[in-house]
Amino acid sequence: MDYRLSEDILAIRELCSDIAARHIRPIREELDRENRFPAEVMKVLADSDLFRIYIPEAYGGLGLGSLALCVAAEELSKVCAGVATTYAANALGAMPILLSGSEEQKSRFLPGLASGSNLAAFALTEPDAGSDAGGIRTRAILDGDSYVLNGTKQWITNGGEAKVYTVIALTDPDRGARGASAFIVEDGAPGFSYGKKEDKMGIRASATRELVFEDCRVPVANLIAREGMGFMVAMRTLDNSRPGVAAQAVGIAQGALDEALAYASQRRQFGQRIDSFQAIQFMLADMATQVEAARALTYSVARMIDSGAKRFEKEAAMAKVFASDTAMRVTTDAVQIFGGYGYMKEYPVEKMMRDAKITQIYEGTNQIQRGVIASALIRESASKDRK
Ligand code: COS
Repeated sequence: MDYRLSEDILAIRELCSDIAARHIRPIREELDRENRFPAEVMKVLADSDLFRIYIPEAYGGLGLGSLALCVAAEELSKVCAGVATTYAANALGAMPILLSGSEEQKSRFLPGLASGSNLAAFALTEPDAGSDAGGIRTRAILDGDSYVLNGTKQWITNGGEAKVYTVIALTDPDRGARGASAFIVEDGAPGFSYGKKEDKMGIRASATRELVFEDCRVPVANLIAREGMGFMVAMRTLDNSRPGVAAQAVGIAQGALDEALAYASQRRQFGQRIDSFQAIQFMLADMATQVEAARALTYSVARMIDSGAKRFEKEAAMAKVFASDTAMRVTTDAVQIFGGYGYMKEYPVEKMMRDAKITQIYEGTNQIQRGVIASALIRESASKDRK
Protein backbone atom coordinates (compact mmCIF):
# COMPACT_ATOMS: atom_id res chain seq x y z
CA MET A 1 0.00 0.00 0.00
CA ASP A 2 1.30 3.46 -0.85
CA TYR A 3 0.87 5.71 2.19
CA ARG A 4 2.37 8.73 0.44
CA LEU A 5 5.03 9.09 3.12
CA SER A 6 7.19 12.22 2.88
CA GLU A 7 10.82 12.05 1.73
CA ASP A 8 11.93 12.65 5.34
CA ILE A 9 9.87 9.75 6.65
CA LEU A 10 10.98 7.42 3.87
CA ALA A 11 14.60 8.27 4.73
CA ILE A 12 13.92 7.50 8.41
CA ARG A 13 12.37 4.18 7.44
CA GLU A 14 15.40 3.24 5.37
CA LEU A 15 17.82 4.33 8.09
CA CYS A 16 15.98 2.30 10.76
CA SER A 17 15.80 -0.72 8.49
CA ASP A 18 19.54 -0.52 7.87
CA ILE A 19 20.35 -0.11 11.59
CA ALA A 20 18.04 -3.00 12.45
CA ALA A 21 19.74 -5.27 9.92
CA ARG A 22 23.30 -4.33 10.85
CA HIS A 23 23.15 -3.62 14.58
CA ILE A 24 20.07 -5.33 16.01
CA ARG A 25 19.41 -8.55 14.11
CA PRO A 26 22.86 -10.05 14.89
CA ILE A 27 22.38 -9.59 18.67
CA ARG A 28 18.62 -9.83 19.21
CA GLU A 29 18.70 -13.44 20.33
CA GLU A 30 21.49 -12.71 22.82
CA LEU A 31 19.68 -9.60 24.14
CA ASP A 32 16.55 -11.71 24.63
CA ARG A 33 18.32 -14.64 26.24
CA GLU A 34 20.43 -12.54 28.58
CA ASN A 35 17.80 -9.94 29.40
CA ARG A 36 20.42 -7.36 28.39
CA PHE A 37 19.90 -3.63 27.91
CA PRO A 38 20.99 -2.63 24.37
CA ALA A 39 23.21 0.35 25.30
CA GLU A 40 25.30 -0.02 22.14
CA VAL A 41 22.20 0.12 19.92
CA MET A 42 20.91 3.21 21.74
CA LYS A 43 24.24 4.86 20.93
CA VAL A 44 23.84 4.03 17.23
CA LEU A 45 20.28 5.42 17.27
CA ALA A 46 21.52 8.58 19.01
CA ASP A 47 24.43 9.01 16.58
CA SER A 48 21.92 8.63 13.74
CA ASP A 49 19.77 11.47 15.19
CA LEU A 50 16.79 9.17 15.65
CA PHE A 51 15.98 10.50 19.12
CA ARG A 52 15.43 13.91 17.53
CA ILE A 53 12.47 12.84 15.38
CA TYR A 54 9.53 13.88 17.57
CA ILE A 55 11.15 16.78 19.42
CA PRO A 56 10.51 20.29 18.03
CA GLU A 57 13.37 22.00 16.21
CA ALA A 58 13.53 24.74 18.85
CA TYR A 59 14.83 22.14 21.33
CA GLY A 60 17.31 20.34 19.12
CA GLY A 61 14.83 18.03 17.44
CA LEU A 62 13.74 17.45 13.86
CA GLY A 63 10.09 18.32 14.51
CA LEU A 64 8.81 15.49 12.33
CA GLY A 65 5.95 14.44 14.60
CA SER A 66 3.97 11.34 15.36
CA LEU A 67 3.88 9.59 11.97
CA ALA A 68 7.67 9.72 11.66
CA LEU A 69 8.06 8.30 15.15
CA CYS A 70 5.54 5.53 14.38
CA VAL A 71 7.39 4.57 11.22
CA ALA A 72 10.71 4.41 13.14
CA ALA A 73 9.14 2.30 15.93
CA GLU A 74 7.54 -0.02 13.38
CA GLU A 75 10.77 -0.55 11.48
CA LEU A 76 12.80 -1.35 14.59
CA SER A 77 10.02 -3.62 15.92
CA LYS A 78 10.12 -5.76 12.79
CA VAL A 79 13.48 -7.00 14.02
CA CYS A 80 13.37 -6.59 17.82
CA ALA A 81 10.47 -5.18 19.80
CA GLY A 82 12.59 -5.08 22.97
CA VAL A 83 15.01 -2.61 21.39
CA ALA A 84 12.09 -0.68 19.88
CA THR A 85 10.45 -0.42 23.31
CA THR A 86 13.63 1.01 24.81
CA TYR A 87 13.70 3.58 22.03
CA ALA A 88 9.98 4.47 22.04
CA ALA A 89 9.73 4.72 25.85
CA ASN A 90 11.83 7.88 25.55
CA ALA A 91 9.04 9.57 23.68
CA LEU A 92 6.59 8.39 26.34
CA GLY A 93 8.85 9.82 29.07
CA ALA A 94 9.37 13.09 27.21
CA MET A 95 5.71 13.55 26.29
CA PRO A 96 4.55 15.18 29.56
CA ILE A 97 7.29 17.82 29.15
CA LEU A 98 6.56 18.25 25.44
CA LEU A 99 2.81 18.56 25.90
CA SER A 100 2.53 20.37 29.22
CA GLY A 101 5.99 21.52 30.32
CA SER A 102 7.01 25.18 30.71
CA GLU A 103 9.38 26.88 28.30
CA GLU A 104 12.09 26.64 30.95
CA GLN A 105 11.51 22.87 31.45
CA LYS A 106 11.53 22.26 27.69
CA SER A 107 14.81 24.14 27.19
CA ARG A 108 16.36 22.37 30.17
CA PHE A 109 15.41 18.79 29.39
CA LEU A 110 14.50 18.32 25.73
CA PRO A 111 17.89 18.98 24.08
CA GLY A 112 19.52 16.17 26.10
CA LEU A 113 16.69 13.81 25.16
CA ALA A 114 16.89 14.86 21.50
CA SER A 115 20.59 14.11 21.29
CA GLY A 116 20.09 10.76 23.01
CA SER A 117 22.67 11.61 25.66
CA ASN A 118 19.85 11.22 28.21
CA LEU A 119 17.11 8.63 28.11
CA ALA A 120 13.63 9.31 29.52
CA ALA A 121 10.98 7.23 31.29
CA PHE A 122 7.36 7.70 32.31
CA ALA A 123 6.25 6.60 35.77
CA LEU A 124 2.55 6.20 36.47
CA THR A 125 1.95 2.54 37.38
CA GLU A 126 2.21 1.32 40.96
CA PRO A 127 1.85 -2.11 42.55
CA ASP A 128 -1.82 -1.39 43.35
CA ALA A 129 -2.63 1.01 40.51
CA GLY A 130 -2.42 -0.30 36.95
CA SER A 131 -5.61 0.10 34.91
CA ASP A 132 -6.99 2.28 37.71
CA ALA A 133 -4.51 5.10 37.12
CA GLY A 134 -6.49 7.38 39.44
CA GLY A 135 -5.75 4.97 42.32
CA ILE A 136 -2.05 5.83 42.69
CA ARG A 137 -0.69 6.38 46.20
CA THR A 138 2.73 8.00 45.67
CA ARG A 139 2.61 11.27 47.60
CA ALA A 140 4.19 14.63 46.90
CA ILE A 141 4.12 17.18 49.71
CA LEU A 142 5.22 20.78 49.23
CA ASP A 143 7.98 21.75 51.67
CA GLY A 144 9.63 25.12 51.04
CA ASP A 145 11.01 25.27 47.52
CA SER A 146 10.70 21.55 46.88
CA TYR A 147 8.22 18.70 46.89
CA VAL A 148 8.96 15.62 48.96
CA LEU A 149 8.00 12.39 47.17
CA ASN A 150 7.28 9.06 48.86
CA GLY A 151 6.10 5.91 47.15
CA THR A 152 6.96 3.17 44.65
CA LYS A 153 6.45 3.04 40.90
CA GLN A 154 6.40 -0.36 39.24
CA TRP A 155 7.28 -1.83 35.81
CA ILE A 156 8.90 1.34 34.57
CA THR A 157 10.40 0.94 31.10
CA ASN A 158 13.95 2.38 31.02
CA GLY A 159 13.95 2.35 34.84
CA GLY A 160 17.55 2.55 36.05
CA GLU A 161 18.79 3.50 32.56
CA ALA A 162 17.00 6.82 32.07
CA LYS A 163 18.28 10.11 33.42
CA VAL A 164 14.92 11.93 33.27
CA TYR A 165 11.70 10.56 34.78
CA THR A 166 8.23 12.04 34.53
CA VAL A 167 6.44 10.89 37.65
CA ILE A 168 2.77 11.17 38.61
CA ALA A 169 2.13 11.63 42.35
CA LEU A 170 -0.69 12.84 44.57
CA THR A 171 -0.46 16.37 45.94
CA ASP A 172 -4.04 16.22 47.24
CA PRO A 173 -5.08 12.63 48.00
CA ASP A 174 -8.63 13.63 48.96
CA ARG A 175 -9.32 14.72 45.40
CA GLY A 176 -8.37 11.38 43.77
CA ALA A 177 -7.45 11.74 40.10
CA ARG A 178 -7.92 15.52 40.35
CA GLY A 179 -5.37 15.63 43.16
CA ALA A 180 -2.53 14.17 41.05
CA SER A 181 0.43 16.20 39.80
CA ALA A 182 3.26 15.49 37.38
CA PHE A 183 6.95 15.99 38.24
CA ILE A 184 10.29 15.73 36.51
CA VAL A 185 12.68 13.68 38.65
CA GLU A 186 16.29 13.33 37.66
CA ASP A 187 18.46 10.28 38.19
CA GLY A 188 20.53 10.93 41.30
CA ALA A 189 17.90 13.07 43.06
CA PRO A 190 18.29 12.62 46.83
CA GLY A 191 15.94 9.90 48.07
CA PHE A 192 15.41 8.40 44.60
CA SER A 193 16.62 4.82 44.09
CA TYR A 194 15.92 1.80 41.91
CA GLY A 195 14.29 -1.40 43.13
CA LYS A 196 13.50 -4.77 41.60
CA LYS A 197 14.58 -5.48 38.02
CA GLU A 198 11.94 -7.52 36.21
CA ASP A 199 12.48 -10.82 34.38
CA LYS A 200 9.87 -10.63 31.63
CA MET A 201 8.20 -13.00 29.16
CA GLY A 202 9.07 -10.79 26.18
CA ILE A 203 10.67 -7.49 25.11
CA ARG A 204 13.54 -8.71 27.27
CA ALA A 205 16.06 -6.28 25.78
CA SER A 206 14.13 -3.48 27.46
CA ALA A 207 14.86 -2.59 31.09
CA THR A 208 11.85 -2.73 33.40
CA ARG A 209 12.43 -1.65 36.96
CA GLU A 210 10.87 -0.36 40.14
CA LEU A 211 11.44 3.28 41.18
CA VAL A 212 11.57 3.99 44.91
CA PHE A 213 11.02 7.45 46.39
CA GLU A 214 11.94 7.88 50.05
CA ASP A 215 11.68 11.52 51.09
CA CYS A 216 12.88 12.34 47.60
CA ARG A 217 13.28 16.10 47.13
CA VAL A 218 12.21 17.54 43.80
CA PRO A 219 12.52 21.28 43.14
CA VAL A 220 9.25 23.19 42.69
CA ALA A 221 10.59 24.17 39.26
CA ASN A 222 10.14 20.51 38.24
CA LEU A 223 6.36 20.50 38.71
CA ILE A 224 4.77 20.08 35.25
CA ALA A 225 1.82 22.39 34.59
CA ARG A 226 0.02 22.98 37.89
CA GLU A 227 -0.88 20.99 40.97
CA GLY A 228 -3.91 18.82 40.21
CA MET A 229 -3.11 18.55 36.48
CA GLY A 230 -1.20 15.28 36.78
CA PHE A 231 -3.99 12.92 35.73
CA MET A 232 -4.73 15.05 32.69
CA VAL A 233 -1.03 15.20 31.81
CA ALA A 234 -0.87 11.38 32.09
CA MET A 235 -4.00 10.83 29.96
CA ARG A 236 -2.83 13.23 27.24
CA THR A 237 0.58 11.54 27.28
CA LEU A 238 -1.01 8.12 26.79
CA ASP A 239 -3.30 9.40 24.00
CA ASN A 240 -0.16 10.53 22.18
CA SER A 241 1.91 7.45 22.91
CA ARG A 242 -0.64 4.71 22.12
CA PRO A 243 -0.23 5.10 18.34
CA GLY A 244 3.45 4.31 18.99
CA VAL A 245 2.46 1.03 20.66
CA ALA A 246 0.19 0.34 17.68
CA ALA A 247 3.14 0.96 15.35
CA GLN A 248 5.28 -1.37 17.41
CA ALA A 249 2.60 -4.05 17.11
CA VAL A 250 2.40 -3.51 13.33
CA GLY A 251 6.17 -3.95 13.14
CA ILE A 252 6.15 -7.16 15.21
CA ALA A 253 3.33 -8.57 13.06
CA GLN A 254 5.06 -7.61 9.80
CA GLY A 255 8.30 -9.14 11.01
CA ALA A 256 6.51 -12.41 11.82
CA LEU A 257 4.69 -12.40 8.48
CA ASP A 258 7.98 -11.90 6.62
CA GLU A 259 9.53 -14.81 8.50
CA ALA A 260 6.50 -17.02 7.82
CA LEU A 261 6.51 -16.19 4.11
CA ALA A 262 10.21 -16.96 3.79
CA TYR A 263 9.87 -20.21 5.72
CA ALA A 264 6.79 -21.37 3.79
CA SER A 265 8.65 -20.95 0.51
CA GLN A 266 11.51 -23.18 1.71
CA ARG A 267 9.79 -25.82 3.79
CA ARG A 268 8.68 -28.89 1.85
CA GLN A 269 6.14 -31.48 3.00
CA PHE A 270 4.26 -34.10 0.99
CA GLY A 271 6.76 -33.39 -1.82
CA GLN A 272 5.82 -29.71 -2.21
CA ARG A 273 6.61 -26.27 -0.80
CA ILE A 274 4.14 -25.63 2.01
CA ASP A 275 3.17 -22.25 0.50
CA SER A 276 1.58 -24.24 -2.32
CA PHE A 277 -1.08 -25.51 0.11
CA GLN A 278 -4.26 -23.50 0.28
CA ALA A 279 -4.39 -23.96 4.07
CA ILE A 280 -1.11 -22.02 4.39
CA GLN A 281 -1.97 -19.54 1.64
CA PHE A 282 -5.19 -18.52 3.37
CA MET A 283 -3.37 -18.06 6.66
CA LEU A 284 -0.77 -15.85 4.96
CA ALA A 285 -3.50 -13.87 3.16
CA ASP A 286 -5.38 -13.21 6.40
CA MET A 287 -2.17 -12.25 8.22
CA ALA A 288 -1.17 -9.78 5.50
CA THR A 289 -4.65 -8.24 5.34
CA GLN A 290 -4.78 -7.72 9.09
CA VAL A 291 -1.29 -6.18 9.19
CA GLU A 292 -2.17 -3.74 6.41
CA ALA A 293 -5.43 -2.74 8.10
CA ALA A 294 -3.58 -2.18 11.40
CA ARG A 295 -0.95 -0.08 9.63
CA ALA A 296 -3.57 2.03 7.85
CA LEU A 297 -5.40 2.76 11.13
CA THR A 298 -2.13 3.55 12.94
CA TYR A 299 -0.86 5.92 10.26
CA SER A 300 -4.28 7.62 10.12
CA VAL A 301 -4.30 8.46 13.81
CA ALA A 302 -0.67 9.58 13.65
CA ARG A 303 -1.58 11.91 10.78
CA MET A 304 -4.56 13.15 12.78
CA ILE A 305 -2.19 14.07 15.65
CA ASP A 306 0.28 15.72 13.27
CA SER A 307 -2.50 17.81 11.75
CA GLY A 308 -3.21 19.32 15.18
CA ALA A 309 -6.35 17.45 16.29
CA LYS A 310 -7.33 18.37 19.86
CA ARG A 311 -8.91 15.09 21.10
CA PHE A 312 -8.05 11.74 19.61
CA GLU A 313 -8.23 9.31 22.52
CA LYS A 314 -10.83 7.19 20.73
CA GLU A 315 -8.76 6.84 17.55
CA ALA A 316 -5.51 6.25 19.47
CA ALA A 317 -7.23 3.53 21.52
CA MET A 318 -8.72 1.96 18.36
CA ALA A 319 -5.29 1.77 16.71
CA LYS A 320 -3.70 0.32 19.84
CA VAL A 321 -6.40 -2.34 20.29
CA PHE A 322 -6.58 -3.35 16.66
CA ALA A 323 -2.84 -3.43 16.01
CA SER A 324 -1.94 -5.28 19.22
CA ASP A 325 -4.68 -7.90 18.79
CA THR A 326 -3.42 -8.27 15.21
CA ALA A 327 0.16 -8.72 16.39
CA MET A 328 -0.91 -11.46 18.80
CA ARG A 329 -2.91 -13.30 16.13
CA VAL A 330 -0.33 -12.93 13.39
CA THR A 331 2.63 -14.00 15.52
CA THR A 332 0.65 -17.01 16.78
CA ASP A 333 -0.13 -17.97 13.18
CA ALA A 334 3.52 -17.48 12.22
CA VAL A 335 4.52 -19.97 14.92
CA GLN A 336 1.83 -22.32 13.54
CA ILE A 337 3.23 -22.07 10.01
CA PHE A 338 6.70 -22.89 11.32
CA GLY A 339 5.19 -25.88 13.13
CA GLY A 340 7.51 -27.58 15.62
CA TYR A 341 10.41 -25.37 14.51
CA GLY A 342 8.35 -22.30 15.39
CA TYR A 343 8.18 -23.47 18.98
CA MET A 344 11.96 -23.63 19.24
CA LYS A 345 14.18 -20.75 20.26
CA GLU A 346 16.45 -21.17 17.22
CA TYR A 347 13.76 -19.50 15.11
CA PRO A 348 12.69 -15.89 15.76
CA VAL A 349 8.91 -16.32 15.67
CA GLU A 350 8.53 -17.64 19.21
CA LYS A 351 10.26 -14.46 20.47
CA MET A 352 7.94 -12.38 18.32
CA MET A 353 4.91 -14.12 19.83
CA ARG A 354 6.23 -13.44 23.36
CA ASP A 355 7.02 -9.82 22.43
CA ALA A 356 3.57 -9.28 20.89
CA LYS A 357 1.77 -10.14 24.13
CA ILE A 358 2.84 -7.00 25.97
CA THR A 359 1.32 -4.73 23.31
CA GLN A 360 -2.13 -5.93 24.46
CA ILE A 361 -1.24 -5.02 28.04
CA TYR A 362 0.97 -1.97 28.42
CA GLU A 363 0.07 1.68 27.98
CA GLY A 364 -3.43 0.61 28.97
CA THR A 365 -4.79 -2.92 28.63
CA ASN A 366 -6.98 -3.60 25.61
CA GLN A 367 -9.94 -3.84 27.97
CA ILE A 368 -9.24 -0.25 29.11
CA GLN A 369 -8.87 0.83 25.46
CA ARG A 370 -12.28 -0.60 24.64
CA GLY A 371 -13.66 1.34 27.61
CA VAL A 372 -12.08 4.54 26.28
CA ILE A 373 -13.56 3.89 22.82
CA ALA A 374 -17.03 3.15 24.21
CA SER A 375 -17.03 6.26 26.45
CA ALA A 376 -16.10 8.45 23.48
CA LEU A 377 -18.78 6.85 21.28
CA ILE A 378 -21.47 7.40 23.91
CA ARG A 379 -20.31 11.00 24.51
CA GLU A 380 -20.32 11.75 20.78
CA SER A 381 -23.72 10.19 20.30
CA ALA A 382 -25.17 12.20 23.23
CA SER A 383 -23.76 15.44 21.84
CA LYS A 384 -25.31 14.66 18.42
CA ASP A 385 -28.69 14.10 20.10
CA ARG A 386 -28.47 17.51 21.76
CA LYS A 387 -27.96 19.28 18.41
N1 COS B 1 -7.94 13.36 27.73
C1 COS B 1 -8.33 14.42 28.49
N2 COS B 1 -9.00 14.26 29.66
C2 COS B 1 -9.25 13.01 30.07
C3 COS B 1 -8.90 11.89 29.33
C4 COS B 1 -8.21 12.10 28.11
N3 COS B 1 -7.82 11.10 27.35
N4 COS B 1 -9.28 10.77 29.98
C5 COS B 1 -9.90 11.18 31.10
N5 COS B 1 -9.87 12.53 31.15
C6 COS B 1 -10.42 13.37 32.22
C7 COS B 1 -11.91 13.15 32.36
O1 COS B 1 -12.65 14.00 31.49
C8 COS B 1 -12.14 13.52 33.82
O2 COS B 1 -12.16 14.93 33.96
P1 COS B 1 -13.12 15.62 35.04
O3 COS B 1 -12.64 15.11 36.38
O4 COS B 1 -12.89 17.07 34.82
O5 COS B 1 -14.50 15.14 34.70
C9 COS B 1 -10.88 13.03 34.50
O6 COS B 1 -9.88 12.98 33.47
C10 COS B 1 -11.06 11.68 35.15
O7 COS B 1 -11.50 10.80 34.13
P2 COS B 1 -12.32 9.46 34.40
O8 COS B 1 -13.40 9.74 35.40
O9 COS B 1 -12.69 8.84 33.10
O10 COS B 1 -11.18 8.61 35.15
P3 COS B 1 -11.15 7.10 35.59
O11 COS B 1 -10.52 7.06 36.93
O12 COS B 1 -12.48 6.46 35.38
O13 COS B 1 -10.07 6.44 34.60
C11 COS B 1 -9.19 5.50 32.57
C12 COS B 1 -10.10 6.56 33.24
C13 COS B 1 -9.60 4.09 32.91
C14 COS B 1 -9.32 5.76 31.09
C15 COS B 1 -7.71 5.76 33.01
O14 COS B 1 -7.56 5.43 34.38
C16 COS B 1 -6.71 4.98 32.20
O15 COS B 1 -6.36 5.38 31.09
N6 COS B 1 -6.21 3.83 32.72
C17 COS B 1 -5.17 3.08 32.08
C18 COS B 1 -3.86 3.59 32.53
C19 COS B 1 -2.76 3.11 31.67
O16 COS B 1 -2.77 3.23 30.46
N7 COS B 1 -1.73 2.57 32.30
C20 COS B 1 -0.62 2.09 31.60
C21 COS B 1 0.60 2.41 32.34
S1 COS B 1 1.37 3.81 31.82
S2 COS B 1 2.61 3.13 30.48
